[in-house]
Amino acid sequence: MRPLHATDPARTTPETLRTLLVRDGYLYLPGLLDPDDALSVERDLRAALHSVGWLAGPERLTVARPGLRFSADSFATVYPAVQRVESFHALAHHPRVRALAGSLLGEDVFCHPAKVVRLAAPTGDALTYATLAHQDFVVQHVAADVLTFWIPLTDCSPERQGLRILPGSHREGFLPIDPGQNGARPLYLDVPADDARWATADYRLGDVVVFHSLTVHSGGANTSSELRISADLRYQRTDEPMLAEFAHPHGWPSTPDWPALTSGWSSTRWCELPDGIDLVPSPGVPYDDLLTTLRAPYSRLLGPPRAGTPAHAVRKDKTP
Ligand SMILES: O=C(O)CCC(=O)C(=O)O
Repeated sequence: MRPLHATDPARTTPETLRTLLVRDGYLYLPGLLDPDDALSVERDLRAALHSVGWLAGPERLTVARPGLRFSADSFATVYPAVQRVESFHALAHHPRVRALAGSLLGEDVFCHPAKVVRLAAPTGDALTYATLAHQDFVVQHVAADVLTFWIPLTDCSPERQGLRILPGSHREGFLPIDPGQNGARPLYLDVPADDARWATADYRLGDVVVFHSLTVHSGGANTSSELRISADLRYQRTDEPMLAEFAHPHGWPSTPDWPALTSGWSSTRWCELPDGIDLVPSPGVPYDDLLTTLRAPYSRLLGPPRAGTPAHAVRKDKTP
């Protein structure tokens, strides 16, 4: 496993941050946030996870019992409990996160209301993934320049690994899905967990990783007895379209919609869309057919596709 290249956000100009993102497909920014800001979200999520029986106590990340997994039942109880945590959604609007998204993509950016609380339960097997290899474009479909901000909400370690990145993979276009990989539906790529190209870090609270929707990434194994928690937050320009489903909470309709989820919050602005966003309905074709025709649109951020990128991988037309 290779180390991610760390960039000091305090000593790097916005132009250089953008150049590094375009070159490598990611930015690893240790200490972009005050660790206490991430810790207070971790605390709120711990309390929620304890209340639904996933943690042994609210003070620690020790799981209540071995073998915790999402099933239809646990998804319907555990996931709404964490999605109800207001501080998690507010983190997406942290001034440093918003400022970085704006300087990478352009002034007018917004955060997808749907935000992922990633819960990586212990697996006991070092050669599995917590999250299989994929490109986020496979679920986003309509705009290429969507940036994921991956924020650890627990420290990571060789036993409780976090995000892995394949540096430079964003230049290959949209890659063919391998239907042989596990998962509820085909989303994933055939990249072994011990592939020497993976790059990662022992993330600490306060770190942020930003990556492009075409960057291949995965989540490393969790062989500890503690939960690993992180946030996947997605930002794009307001003049590019978004799939309409991302206006709802992640996991909707199993996760309740905003009116129920936000009851009792101090503000609902954390999950509101700016006016005028072009919301594209989900394609009304079977998923397997969609996969055969899906192409990444031209990326303003990355510019022309690299010579040799297969024609099936990138649409050359400009996005609206
Ligand atoms: O945290 C992980 O396990 C993987 C994160 C991921 O897949 C994402 O941010 O899209």
